[in-house]
Amino acid sequence: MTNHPNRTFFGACPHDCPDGCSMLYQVEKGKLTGVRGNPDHPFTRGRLCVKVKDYEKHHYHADRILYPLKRSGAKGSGKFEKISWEAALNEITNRWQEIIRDRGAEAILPYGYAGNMGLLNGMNSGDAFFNKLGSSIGEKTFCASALLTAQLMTIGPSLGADPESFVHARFIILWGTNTLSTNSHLWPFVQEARKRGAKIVVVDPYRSRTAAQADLHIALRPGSDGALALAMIHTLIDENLIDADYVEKYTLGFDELKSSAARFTAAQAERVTGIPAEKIKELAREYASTPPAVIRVGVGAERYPGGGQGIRTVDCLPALTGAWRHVGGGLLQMPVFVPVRFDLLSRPDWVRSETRVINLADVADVLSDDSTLDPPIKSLFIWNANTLSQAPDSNRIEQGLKREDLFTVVSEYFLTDTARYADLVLPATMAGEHDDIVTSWGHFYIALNQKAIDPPGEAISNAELFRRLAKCMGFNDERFTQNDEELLTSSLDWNSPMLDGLSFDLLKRNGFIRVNVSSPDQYAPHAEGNFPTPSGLCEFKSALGQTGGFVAPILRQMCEGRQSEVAIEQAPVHVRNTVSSDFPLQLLTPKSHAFLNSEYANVAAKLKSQGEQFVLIHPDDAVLRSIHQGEEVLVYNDKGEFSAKARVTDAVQSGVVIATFGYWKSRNKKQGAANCLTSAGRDRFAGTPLYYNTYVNIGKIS
Ligand SMILES: Nc1nc2c(c(=O)[nH]1)N[C@H]1C(S)=C(S)[C@@H](COP(=O)(O)OP(=O)(O)OC[C@H]3O[C@@H](n4cnc5c(=O)[nH]c(N)nc54)[C@H](O)[C@@H]3O)O[C@H]1N2
Ligand SMILES: Nc1nc2c(c(=O)[nH]1)N[C@H]1C(S)=C(S)[C@@H](COP(=O)(O)OP(=O)(O)OC[C@H]3O[C@@H](n4cnc5c(=O)[nH]c(N)nc54)[C@H](O)[C@@H]3O)O[C@H]1N2
Ligand SMILES: [Mo]
Repeated sequence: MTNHPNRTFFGACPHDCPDGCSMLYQVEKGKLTGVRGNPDHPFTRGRLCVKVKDYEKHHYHADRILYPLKRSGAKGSGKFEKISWEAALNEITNRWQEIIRDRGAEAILPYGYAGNMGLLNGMNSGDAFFNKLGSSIGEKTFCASALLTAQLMTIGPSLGADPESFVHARFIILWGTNTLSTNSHLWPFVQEARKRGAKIVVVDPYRSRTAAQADLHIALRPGSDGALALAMIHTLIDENLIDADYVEKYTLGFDELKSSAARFTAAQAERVTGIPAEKIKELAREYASTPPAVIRVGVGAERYPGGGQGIRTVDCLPALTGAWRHVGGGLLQMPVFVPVRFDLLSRPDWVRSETRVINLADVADVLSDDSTLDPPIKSLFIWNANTLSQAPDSNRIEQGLKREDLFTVVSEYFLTDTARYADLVLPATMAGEHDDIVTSWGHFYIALNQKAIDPPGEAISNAELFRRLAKCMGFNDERFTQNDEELLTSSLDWNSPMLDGLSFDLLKRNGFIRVNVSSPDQYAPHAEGNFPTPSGLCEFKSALGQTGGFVAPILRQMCEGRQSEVAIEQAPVHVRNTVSSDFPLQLLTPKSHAFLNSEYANVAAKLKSQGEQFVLIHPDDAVLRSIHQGEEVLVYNDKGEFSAKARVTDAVQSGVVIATFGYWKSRNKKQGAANCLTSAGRDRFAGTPLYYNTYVNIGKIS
């Protein structure tokens, strides 16, 4: 037992969220008595969101898993008995050794995701171990893979615009992002810009919380962003609104973009987007003539066939108008390019070139009885992820998880829908109980998270989990004997120019550091080009192939060898599935305000603030089905169903329904949730799951 005196520790919110808040843990007599926002942090400024404002309570939640558990009933029954760590690790070792002997290590599939964003405990925490083991590689394209790929192809691994510079902007487009719910610490900067005269535009098929606050809401048809952006480009060129000098000096492929846009007028875009042609033209004119203009793009637009192409088209806009010239202008998408030592943390050099890669979004197919995989998956190891809530086609995944020959291990805080199907459940630590460093995908700071209290029961961190597993499997490499302190100090490349003048000591003293780029009042990274692309230019036409993965360096590494020349400049015109008359409504399932993906959906206070599962439906669609305000309805298609409270509202366009995601299916009256209705298809562009390419109907509950 460490005996911590009463004191304050630095915290870093571990959640998969662009805001990456710096926090302060208050500890009294070894107990976490308060979690506050760190007022010194320039981006998050001491405010915590609805999810973590009482984070200390979460640490002491009565339902937390405190000990290793072994299944004692049928899979999914939720019946478990407590066992020792030694017994749990023995069982894993024995089962895996047997599987490796009979079927090879590739019969084991690691399923980790971004439930934790720390460098020690996050998405990459299992890489080194599983690379050493030689298991299949779990490719991760659930989130932002199209966003990231589009950005890489167009402007390269640049941080893009600084969110703190938004105060200088006079025209802000929040494109496919519900800022007030999902990136709420950006909002004060947007508000400040507005006070100084900026116009705020939101591009979103429905009137989200954020769209409701905008000066202009462009309520386009789902998945039609590429058409909107291409028509804007058409207008910019046609009306001579481009910055010809910037285009000439700092871009590649203007002629190709021009000929692509020439074929696509605002009138044509009106038919695809539902936005009147004149409004599209006005948007283009205002965008070009109101500098500094900045675009913040979220993941909303990527969940469709052609979605990645659409985002790439959006990404061309700032170079065309020369928006990059200004502080507070340009594009903010995925500022993830901080110098992490993935080479040490993930050990991509241990991956064998022939090792099988399985995209985790295909998990429904992969686990099914008729899977043709050779070897078939015999063991699934899940951490930082709630597969049954988050991956598409969850009813089929559930069938797979019931397979008696599948050995499933889940490391978790709570008995989630997924953990209920585990053979073994392992208790994990929360952020106040372990050390870590957290980088952000929404701003330019890196934050330290200090262990403030001892973990409850026998919970261990992911870093410790993989150390223990490595020991059991007989791996003696230094990577597996390093303690957290050693991992912390070596996890960033302090020699990188981006961290010049900064140090781990400074991080320890301050709780956070800003990467070494100029101040938000001066930062205009591409005022004179300097794009980190192969050509050094903003690439309207990109020679880069389509990369498959998101953030995971092994994947990047793996995919580097497989890049092919891909024509990316084709017109990204909206593709719509043939709508069947049985399921005429398109279902969008964005994030819930008071949950973090599926986290907190089991916590009474958050459920109260979020409200039960609802579905937004347009009055015309409701009348057709005799559905009334507040009525409990069934949302269904041929894949599954869930029950939801109908909210009849013109916030959503006719033909589209919205049900936010994250609710646990086990708590739904019809035992369903958003992903019971989605299909396991992925786009060619970056392997993005087509979550919103989902068609449903809504009916009365019988
Ligand atoms: N409160 C809260 N915050 C979160 C999360 C959470 O679960 N809850 N999750 C975190 C994670 S993992 C992520 S990735 C981020 C995501 O944050 P965002 O990027 O904001 O993503 P979403 O909320 O999924 O969707 C954003 C908006 O896109 C809209 N949209 C849907 N289809 C389209 C389209 O075709 N075009 C356009 N232009 N818009 C469309 C949706 O209606 C929605 O309002 O949020 C993070 N922050
Ligand atoms: N229909 C639909 N599906 C979606 C989305 C959508 O908008 N609509 N969004 C997609 C997106 S953007 C994302 S990012 C994914 C999110 O998918 P996931 O990353 O799977 O997100 P969560 O559902 O929050 O599950 C994370 C789990 O990790 C656990 N966890 C957190 N920290 C730790 C830790 O330190 N150790 C261990 N062992 N466990 C931990 C949490 O308790 C939680 O159960 O979902 C995707 N799925
Ligand atoms: Mo995400």
